[in-house]
Amino acid sequence: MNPANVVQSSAVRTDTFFDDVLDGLSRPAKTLPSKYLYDERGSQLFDQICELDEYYVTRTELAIMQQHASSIARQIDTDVMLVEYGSGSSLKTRVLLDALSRPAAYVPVDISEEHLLKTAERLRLAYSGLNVLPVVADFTQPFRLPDCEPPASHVAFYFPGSTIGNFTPPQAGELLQQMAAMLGQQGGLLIGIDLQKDIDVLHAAYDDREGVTAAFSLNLLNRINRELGGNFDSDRFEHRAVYNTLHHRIEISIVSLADQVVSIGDHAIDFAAGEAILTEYSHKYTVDGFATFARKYGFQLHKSWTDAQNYFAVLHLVI
Ligand code: AVJ
Repeated sequence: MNPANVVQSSAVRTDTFFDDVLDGLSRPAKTLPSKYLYDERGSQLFDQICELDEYYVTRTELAIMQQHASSIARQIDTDVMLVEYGSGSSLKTRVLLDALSRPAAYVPVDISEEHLLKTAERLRLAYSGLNVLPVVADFTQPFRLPDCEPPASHVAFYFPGSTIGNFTPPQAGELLQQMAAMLGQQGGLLIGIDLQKDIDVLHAAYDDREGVTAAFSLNLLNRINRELGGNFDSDRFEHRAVYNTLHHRIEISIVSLADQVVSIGDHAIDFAAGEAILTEYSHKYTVDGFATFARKYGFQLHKSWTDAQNYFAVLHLVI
């Protein structure tokens, strides 16, 4: 494809990994941003997580989309510019595109240009006539929507996968506010949220028997070794996933198994035995709780769909 067709957001910076890692590991309570879990290996491991018996999230959302495709598509309707937060490589996107009768444009937004262009090309081949306009951007920052011809009658954001769960409430609020500003006076948001449920189900989903989730977490240390010249020994750390009942979220950490010093380039980082690096939150909502939260940022809950077990929900929120 012609790279000139790709909208490149000025907000994209690729040199922040090092700064973010050092910043996170210099704090009294160490953290690493979850977005860095998804390098090539991390993305492969995440795909494996999605196949696990214990990880109900992906298959439940897909089943909701399949079962309610026509009802969901009807809310978004014709001549829409469908803007997906993420590259659109998943089956869920195709279920939605299959059900939409006449989208004006499909706009996948992703920080990884390579991944984005690959999936955009695949979608162009699968949906001839679909106007695919990929945008390379970090969607946590404001970005410009592409122009499309003929113009779309309205915009619908699609934010599947319960990715919103990775954000703390203030961060999620900021994102919703930014979406509302980009939507203007009309438009909507179709969002997948993971629901509160039995703690044992959650623990199993985030600390599976085969250790795939553990490998996914610990890959972040390997990525730091590879890309930033670190010397983490991943055998001296372990994966931990705990449900915080007060904040309704899974908290994923990498825990040091010993007192140790790790270097990253010229920097030395001390770890005490038992010390944790927080890598990920996965917030669990209720439909009403999320609707109330989104209302603060100008969204009204219009319709929601869920599965028989009430494990996951897809919400349509409008301005
Ligand atoms: C991609 C953020 C939806 O929170 O369920 C899965 C990430 N991390 N297992 C989630 C994840 C470990 C996932 N999200």
